[in-house]
Amino acid sequence: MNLARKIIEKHLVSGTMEAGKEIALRIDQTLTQDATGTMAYLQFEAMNVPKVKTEISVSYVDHNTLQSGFENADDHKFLQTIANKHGIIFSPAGNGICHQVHLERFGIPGKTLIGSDSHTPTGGGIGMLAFGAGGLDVACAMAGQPFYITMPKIVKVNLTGKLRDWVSAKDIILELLRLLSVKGGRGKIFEFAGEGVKTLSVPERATITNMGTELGATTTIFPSDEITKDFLKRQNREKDWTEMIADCDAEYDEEINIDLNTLEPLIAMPHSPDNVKKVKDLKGTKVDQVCIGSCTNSSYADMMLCAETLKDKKINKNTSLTISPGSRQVFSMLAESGKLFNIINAGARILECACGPCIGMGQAPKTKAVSLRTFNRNFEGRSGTKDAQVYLCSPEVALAAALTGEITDPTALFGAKPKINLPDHFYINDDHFQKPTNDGEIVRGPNIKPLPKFEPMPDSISADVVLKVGDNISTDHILPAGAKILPLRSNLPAISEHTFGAVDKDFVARAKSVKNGVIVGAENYGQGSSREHAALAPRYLGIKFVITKSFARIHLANLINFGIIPLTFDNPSDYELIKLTDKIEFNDIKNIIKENKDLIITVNGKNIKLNYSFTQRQKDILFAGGLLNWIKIAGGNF
Ligand code: MIC
Ligand code: SF4
Repeated sequence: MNLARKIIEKHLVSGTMEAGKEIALRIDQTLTQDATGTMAYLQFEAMNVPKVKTEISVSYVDHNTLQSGFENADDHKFLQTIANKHGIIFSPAGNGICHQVHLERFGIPGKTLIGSDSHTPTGGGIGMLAFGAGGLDVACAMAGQPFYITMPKIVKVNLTGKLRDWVSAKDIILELLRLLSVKGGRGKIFEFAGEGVKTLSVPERATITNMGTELGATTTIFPSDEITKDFLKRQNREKDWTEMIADCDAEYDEEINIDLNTLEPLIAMPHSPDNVKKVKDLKGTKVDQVCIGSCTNSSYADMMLCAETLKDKKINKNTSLTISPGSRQVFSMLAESGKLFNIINAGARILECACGPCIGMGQAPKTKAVSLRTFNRNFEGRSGTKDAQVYLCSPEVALAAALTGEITDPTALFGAKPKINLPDHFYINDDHFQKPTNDGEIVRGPNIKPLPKFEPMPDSISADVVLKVGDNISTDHILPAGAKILPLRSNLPAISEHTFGAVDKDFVARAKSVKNGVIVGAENYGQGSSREHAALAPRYLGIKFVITKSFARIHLANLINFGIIPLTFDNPSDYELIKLTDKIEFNDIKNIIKENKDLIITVNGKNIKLNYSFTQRQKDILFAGGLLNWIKIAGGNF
C-alpha cells in the first residue's frame, strides 16, 4: 500500500477507498488562522460543543496583523477568549505563520490535520495527511465530526538525482505546475518517493507540499523518514516521530518522474502559478520589489540563505527587499546567530513573522511594478496593486534579483552555495502559546457580527444570471483579501459589499436587485484559498446556483456548506448559450435532486443539461439551506 492510503485506511470512518467515492476521515488535529478563524469559531459555538474533541486544535493569528483600525484587534481578542473557553491552543500575533509554526511545534507524522487555510497540506512535509478546508468543516472536526472528501487518486512523484547549487525545492514544485497546471492536481494526492526524497530536508519538503495546493491537489505528502526524525529531534520532539513510508511494492494510480539533476531555476510569470518559465529566459527584466517569506519559503534555512548571500553586499537601489521570517522560532534563531545583521545591513526591510505582503497586508507594489516573491500565489491584484506584475520564485532567484535589480539566474551569478548548518537544537520557547483553561468570558468587539440565517431550499427556484466569468476564477476574484477588506471577515454584511469587486463593480447591486441569483463560470471555478466567505457572501447576496464547467475542491465543499447548488454543464460548450441577465426556471429542483433525475434547463429557447453528483449527506445539507441549518435539524446529532 502507498503511504496516503495507509493513513486514510487508519482514519476511515465510512466509505471505501475507491477513487471518486466519498469517504469520511477521523481528524486528529485542526488549525485555524485569524482571517477564517472568527467565522469558524462562531460556527463551532453554534454547535454547542463545550470543548474540542480533537487531539490538538490550534488557533493562529498571522494574517490580519496590520491594525489600522479596531477591527483586527477585536478579532484577535475574540479568538483568544473563545480558544481559552473551548480547549484550543492560542498562538498570538508574532508567533508566526500557522503552517510554519504547526510544522515546528505541533505536527505529527501519520496524523490527520485539517485547517481553515488552503495551504494546510504543508504538514505533508513531515508525513501528515493534511487538508485545507472551509471554516465550517474545521468547526465540525473540532466538534468530533469526520471530514468528508472524495477519495482521490494517488500519484507517485518519483524523484531521482540531486538538486544543483542554487536550484531549490521551489523549482521542483514550479516544475510540477509547469507540467500539470493549476487544475492538474484536482482529485489527486501527490505522494513523493524515490531516491531524491532523501536529499531534501523537512523545510524543503514543506515548500513543496505547501504549494501542492496550487496544483489543485487534495493534498501532498512526503514519507516520514530519518530526515523527519532528525527535524523533530532538533525541535525536541523526537517522541512524536514514527516512520511512515509506502510499502516497497506499493501501487499508485499514476506516476510522474522528476530528475532533480536536470532542473534549473524556474519562475512563475503573472498572473498564475502555472505560468512557469526558465529564469534564464527572462534574464534582464527590471525588478522593482522582492519579497522573501510566506508559508512557502520562510524557514530557518531560507532565512540563513538570505543572511549568508547578502553578507557584505548592498541591494540594488531601485529594488526594495522585504524579508519576513516564518516564525518566532526562526526569527529568534536568526537574531541569536548574529546574522540578522547581514540582512539589515544589506538594505532589506524586516517585516514581522506573518503573511504580510502575500495577502496584500501591506507592501502593495508601485504602479505596474515587477515584484518577485517567494510566495505561492500571484493572482492579479492579490498584492494590493491591480496592475502589478507578480512573479513567484525561490529565495535563491529572489536574492539574485534584489542584488542586481533584474531577473538573474543565480547559478550564473553566484559561486558555490553557502552551506547552511542547522543547529543541533532549534530555539524552543513554547511560553508564547496560550494553553486553554476552559473558562472565562468570550469578548466580542463591535467587529464581530452574528452569523446570518439562511432559508431551506424551496421546491422550485426562479433565478437570474447575475454574473458570467471565465476559467480559473480564484476566491481572490470572488472575495478579495488585502489590508482594506480582510478586517471585515467577521462582518458578513460589510464584506459582502466587496464580492467580485475587482471583476465587476456592478455585481453586488445586480445581485441585490433580483431575488435569486445564478453565477456562470468556466473551468476550475473557485481555485485558490479556502475562504468560505467566497461562498457565504454570494449566498448572503441571494446567489442560489453556480453553474460551471468544473469546480475546485474546497470551494465546491464551501458552496454546499452554505446551501448554494453547484452544477456543471453536461456539454461544456453550452457555457456559450447562457448570457448575463438570462432568467432560468429551476422547476421542481428539490425533487429532481432528491431523486437523481436529469436536470434540464431552458435558456433562450435551448435546452441545457446540467450535471450534479451529491451524496445523501450533501443533499440533506442543500435541502436544509446549509450545513449549520442541517446540524440544527439533526438536533446536534450530525
Ligand atoms: C490565502 O493564501 O489566500 C489565504 C489568505 O491564506 C487563504 C485563507 C483566507 O482567505 O483567509 C487560504 O489560502 O485559504
Ligand atoms: Fe499566509 Fe500567504 Fe500562506 Fe496564505 S499563502 S497562509 S496568506 S503566507
